[in-house]
Amino acid sequence: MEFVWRAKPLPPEEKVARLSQEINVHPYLATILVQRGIETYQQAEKFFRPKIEDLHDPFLMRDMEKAIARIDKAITHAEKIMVFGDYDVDGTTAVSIVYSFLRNRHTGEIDYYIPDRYREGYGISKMGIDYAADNGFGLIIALDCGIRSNDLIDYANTKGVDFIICDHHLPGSTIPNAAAVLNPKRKDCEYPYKELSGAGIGFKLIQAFAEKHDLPLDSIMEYIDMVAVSIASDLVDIRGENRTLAYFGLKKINENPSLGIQALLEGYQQKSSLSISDIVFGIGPRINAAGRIADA
Ligand SMILES: [Mn+2]
Repeated sequence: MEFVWRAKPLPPEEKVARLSQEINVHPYLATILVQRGIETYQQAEKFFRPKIEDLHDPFLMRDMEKAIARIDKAITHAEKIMVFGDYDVDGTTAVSIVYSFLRNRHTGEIDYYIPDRYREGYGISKMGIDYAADNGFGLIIALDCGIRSNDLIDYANTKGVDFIICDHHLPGSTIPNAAAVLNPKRKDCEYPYKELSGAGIGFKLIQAFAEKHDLPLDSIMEYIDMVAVSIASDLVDIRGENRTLAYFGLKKINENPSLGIQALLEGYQQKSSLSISDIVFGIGPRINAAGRIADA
């Protein structure tokens, strides 16, 4: 493969001069910032000092109300819930976030299902749906997959298994006939940020649940390190809301990581502070390896 490198055009000098003065940085740095769309003091502040309040309202996402209502119904009726996701980093962190969060709050049984890379392959599997139906699961929350699984969702509907889909892949021409389909890339979704990872959408789901039920912020921040792992490893854009999520997630990884991440870091080089690159090359491959060797 051949790459052609094209330098970004230099931004107008007066913009660079203004920003350089306003935030007191060298014009070289100001140039780079303006090239990335950061032109004002406020924009620079958001970029350098992300705040948790910068996160968007999760209910701006199409179908979020429906998704929460369906989960509430499952909790009220103590239905069995299956959390389903892929064997890669984004899928497994997404499952981990939603499963761990709901496990503490669900009145009924909850389980997770990660398909086998070699027997079932990527995405929602017929085997998974059959397993759910045969074992009395009424609801499947599918993460990081499902947006094009229209036929399989129809099949699940005939078996009385409902789906909530949380996916960030590009939708096809028709949206599957699920109980709720969360995907900022839906044409009819007005969510202001389109580049969330699959686990990021799972995080928005638990954020919405926490808001609806007046749970404290800590109840979701516990899982934000997993979101940072997904953002780094899925190589999604790290601007906008992903930057806020990655910032707080990385902070947690450095200060107070969840047990799983702590374990994955065993034997990794000792550093005073881990960066996004440490996730990409240190944590991500260890998670992916599990799915390749055996069971993710
Ligand atoms: Mn993904």
